[in-house]
Amino acid sequence: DLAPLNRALLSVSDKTGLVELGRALAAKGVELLSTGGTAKALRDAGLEVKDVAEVTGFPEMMDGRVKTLHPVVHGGLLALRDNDDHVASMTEHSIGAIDLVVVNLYPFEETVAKGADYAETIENIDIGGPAMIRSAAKNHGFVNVIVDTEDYAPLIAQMEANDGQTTYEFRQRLAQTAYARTAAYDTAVSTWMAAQVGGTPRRRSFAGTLAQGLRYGENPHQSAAFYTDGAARPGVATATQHQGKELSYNNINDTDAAFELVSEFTTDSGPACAIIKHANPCGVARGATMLEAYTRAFDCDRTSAFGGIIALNQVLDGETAEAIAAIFTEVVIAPGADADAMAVFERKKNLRLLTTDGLGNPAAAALAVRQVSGGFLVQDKDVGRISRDDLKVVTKRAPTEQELNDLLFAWTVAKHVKSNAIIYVKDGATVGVGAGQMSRVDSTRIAARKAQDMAEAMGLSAPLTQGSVVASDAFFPFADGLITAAEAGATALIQPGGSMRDDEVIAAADEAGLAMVFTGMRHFRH
Ligand code: 93A
Repeated sequence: DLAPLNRALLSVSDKTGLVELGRALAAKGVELLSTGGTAKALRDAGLEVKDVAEVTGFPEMMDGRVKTLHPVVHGGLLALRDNDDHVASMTEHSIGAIDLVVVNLYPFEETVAKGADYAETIENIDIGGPAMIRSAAKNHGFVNVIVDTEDYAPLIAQMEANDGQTTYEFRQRLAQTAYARTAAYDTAVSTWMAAQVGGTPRRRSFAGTLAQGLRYGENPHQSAAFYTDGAARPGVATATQHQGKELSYNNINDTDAAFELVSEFTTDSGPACAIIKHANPCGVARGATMLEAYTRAFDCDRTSAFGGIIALNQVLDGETAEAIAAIFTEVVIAPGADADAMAVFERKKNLRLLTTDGLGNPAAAALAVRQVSGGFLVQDKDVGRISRDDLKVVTKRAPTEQELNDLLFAWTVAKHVKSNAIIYVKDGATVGVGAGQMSRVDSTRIAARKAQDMAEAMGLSAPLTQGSVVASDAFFPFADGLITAAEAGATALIQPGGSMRDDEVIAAADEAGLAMVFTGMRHFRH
């Protein structure tokens, strides 16, 4: 199933590697056809190129909107070389076979990312390029199609190995990649248009680019891969890994959870640290120094922190690195690491260190997608935030200044904890996290129990929940959860409110002398 490669059409916006490819093809006797800018780049490098306009008999027109959309091009791509009728049509209409298309498209995604206006964005929707890609990919029985610069070298290697020809398996693989590219391209266009027109689109698609094949998925019997959406925001997808083995599926998921959470605390608001296990925080804290923030986060649940994933909102320093290196940690992600920290981690070959270009923006709009059988659910990412002014005091006692600060901190953490989420906080550090329970009162109890265990392990006279405040991601349906929190020593609560039994819950809070505020906003996370 080898197919000869005698004639190529090159039309690329990103001209990386173009000249080298052109040279390699020319050296193998391949005739080169090309469009305006691409032809010029090749000619400037001294290569012989024929203009597509010469082949079609039409100039590039309408600002380039029509360059390659012509039967001479598409016939040359689509004709079945072993079909007599097709071959007769080629002869009759003077259509020469085109055996290779190398196309990368107008940079639509980059144009949107740089915030171009409507007209410029529209002009960057490539039509002729995807048409050629699709024609060539359909006819992969005979034609090669290349959409990624990474495939230039493999193409030449194929030709070297096969006396200037390519194998069917190679062309078929290229075709699959090509259709994924045109699908992703149209996804980008339709996603952008969806934002322009508003409302719920009738159809929606998602696409990504393979960043990394993973050894396995959530479990070893599941295969997995990491695809990126091309957005240039700081996070696990764009971070630089300095050491340690490849991240696993679970590592990537947890690192994302850790970094998204710590990004809630701006770098200039002081050091903050989040430790994540199984996508839930087992400790989050602020501190005067990063070391203090880490130590306080660690003290929330030292047992669970073992093998955890740590995110910092500031550059990792040497003393914090020393403390982190004292126990087994999977991954550390931070907006930078200083030389001392790097030196400390050098001794910990297995510890993965990732640095980002700043923090994530928790207010940035994004879509959250979840697969269900038969389809997927799409929603806006939870970027809901509240400030002091949004809080409604519902109890006789209003929270103190200290309580208010802790309540807001606890609320921010609650947003990143699986429901039902109950977070106990004291002096800017979590002291108990109840996550993922099917009943709210169980989350309240479990968090308090764990705080008790920690107090015993640390030799404290009382659990840290004494004098703490509590956040609940959704309303307390009954007073029992609130009473449990009060028994654990909580003095103030933050919750959305809105239960049928709010009156009962408020009365119980008053009776226990608690201060309680309603946010009017819920942070379910399932
Ligand atoms: O405007 S188009 O959609 N119309 C076309 O007929 C066409 N043919 C190729 N854009 C078209 N192209 C694109 O031009 C290619 O996909 C490539 O991105 C670009 C290369 O243009 P140049 O060779 O002038 O730099």
